[in-house]
Amino acid sequence: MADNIFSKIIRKEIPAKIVYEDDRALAFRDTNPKAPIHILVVPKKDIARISEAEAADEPLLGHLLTVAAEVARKEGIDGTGYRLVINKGAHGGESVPHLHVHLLGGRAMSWPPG
Ligand code: DGP
Repeated sequence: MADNIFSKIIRKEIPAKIVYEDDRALAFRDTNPKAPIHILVVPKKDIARISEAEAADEPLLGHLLTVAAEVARKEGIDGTGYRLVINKGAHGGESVPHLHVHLLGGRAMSWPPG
């Protein structure tokens, strides 16, 4: 059983502002938002980071993206657009070792990212 902050949120051991939940995924608001809408979509399965996902996880990975799109519609940012981000490792900016998709919206994003 993983012992990181997102695993504890999934197990409801610590609180989070949950905006979506099903049997495979959970989405909750980031506590350090980088945009007016900043939501994290995570698998309930323990996958530390994208490089540790296996071929058998492909349906789950796709599910995370469709959940992100559904949450974006519910948040009212489908029309203006949004960005989905997965950070991996030190150079990617990963800080929590449980796979998560950042959903960022509510403002225009710059490119390339910093
Ligand atoms: P990353 O740097 O890609 O690993 O993103 C981790 C994000 O998790 C970061 O934007 C801040 C957020 N975060 C860290 N701790 C907590 C927490 O306890 N609750 C919530 N909701 N978000 C957290």
